Amino acid sequence: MTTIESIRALEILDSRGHPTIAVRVRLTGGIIGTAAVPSGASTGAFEAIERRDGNKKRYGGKGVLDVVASVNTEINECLKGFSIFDQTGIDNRLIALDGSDNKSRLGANAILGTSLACARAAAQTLGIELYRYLGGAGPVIMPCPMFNVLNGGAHADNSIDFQEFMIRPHGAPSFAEALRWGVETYQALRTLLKKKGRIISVGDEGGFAPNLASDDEALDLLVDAITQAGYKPGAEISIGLDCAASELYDEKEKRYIEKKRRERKEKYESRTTDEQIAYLQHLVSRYPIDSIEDGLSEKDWDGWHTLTKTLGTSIQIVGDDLFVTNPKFLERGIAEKSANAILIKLNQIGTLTETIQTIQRARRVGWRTVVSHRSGETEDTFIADLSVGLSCGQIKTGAPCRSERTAKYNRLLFIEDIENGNSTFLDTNREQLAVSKR
Ligand code: 2PG
Ligand code: MG
Repeated sequence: MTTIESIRALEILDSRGHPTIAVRVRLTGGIIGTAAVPSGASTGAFEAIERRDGNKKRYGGKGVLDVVASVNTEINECLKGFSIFDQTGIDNRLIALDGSDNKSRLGANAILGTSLACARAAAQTLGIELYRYLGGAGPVIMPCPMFNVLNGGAHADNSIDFQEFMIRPHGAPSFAEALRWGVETYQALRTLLKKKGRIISVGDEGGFAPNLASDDEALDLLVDAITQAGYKPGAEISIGLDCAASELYDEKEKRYIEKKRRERKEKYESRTTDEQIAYLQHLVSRYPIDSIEDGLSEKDWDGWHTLTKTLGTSIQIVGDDLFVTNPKFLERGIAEKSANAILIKLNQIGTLTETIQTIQRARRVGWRTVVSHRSGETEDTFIADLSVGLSCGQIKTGAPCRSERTAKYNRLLFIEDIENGNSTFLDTNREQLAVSKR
């Protein structure tokens, strides 16, 4: 009843209209678990490899039929008869079958889709919610959402070089209220942009994507929107940035360059590591920013140490490209004091087991963990359950707009409702900062 009978994959579409895979695991008792795999645009250099067909005649080379075939043949054969409750065994088997050190042979997409579909099938077999299967019987902690309300960088065709300007409603009493605060601020921002004659079309993650003159203009708009919506900037809603600075870094020149502005022949900045850190420090002193992700490049490890020394006692410093959810890079980051938080993306590492291992390791050294979507998403809501199951305390999954983003927020509403008043809304960023300041 509880062993794997068959595994089938299918080529489906992600939110950018590119192919990705969905996997269906069928158990001997007839239960079926499914999962779909997301895809990034500003990917870290050391992420597990997302395999694509490369056949230019189909989807411009982005098809995943070979990946589907690997699931239907090799992976199907290899996992047949496995107990669905042995997630670690399943994931280790997948890693061994792949044989490479970055999942490039079978593809991280094939491996992750299978890994997540198995977890779903296991939860369904037990008749329990996925977050309970992942996290057990303990009290439920609802994560603070980070809404990416202004999109730039690789996620929007505009003049903004920083990739994400997010709002964090940490002052709300519940997840549902945090979502409402976020939506009201998002709508206030829309009104402000309209008043200024800016375009209100949205980027890949549902945030607005206007052309703005500077980061200051973006941050001023956010502060105004928070105020207009009736909330207190800093005390109730703070701002988070994802600079995605690996995209800005020129390795030869060792400088951070506003490349989009340069390409558009606009006035642009070019900063050394120290200047970039000073610039971020300046922004933090002027605006209610309490979280900065990828403020520096994945190649700039020394810079990360300085950044964390400079700003890490007052705000959250989140490593995304730097750690790629990989226990090996996290270990280096812990040793070198490179950050105080890590972004968690399942498809950067490629299995549920390794993802949980990374979360647990980060937590053991007091680092915060932020579960994240990818810019190319599907309607799959696994990360909502992951953030709750592992008590991560923070999730970023885009603006409260576009169904592939709201699907995750809506799933969190359901989870809070299922818990019927017994869950706690907790922003681990604020909680842990308070502890470290004492
Ligand atoms: C990021 C992610 C998600 P992408 O940089 O944090 O917002 O973007 O999926 O394009 O890597
Ligand atoms: Mg990032």
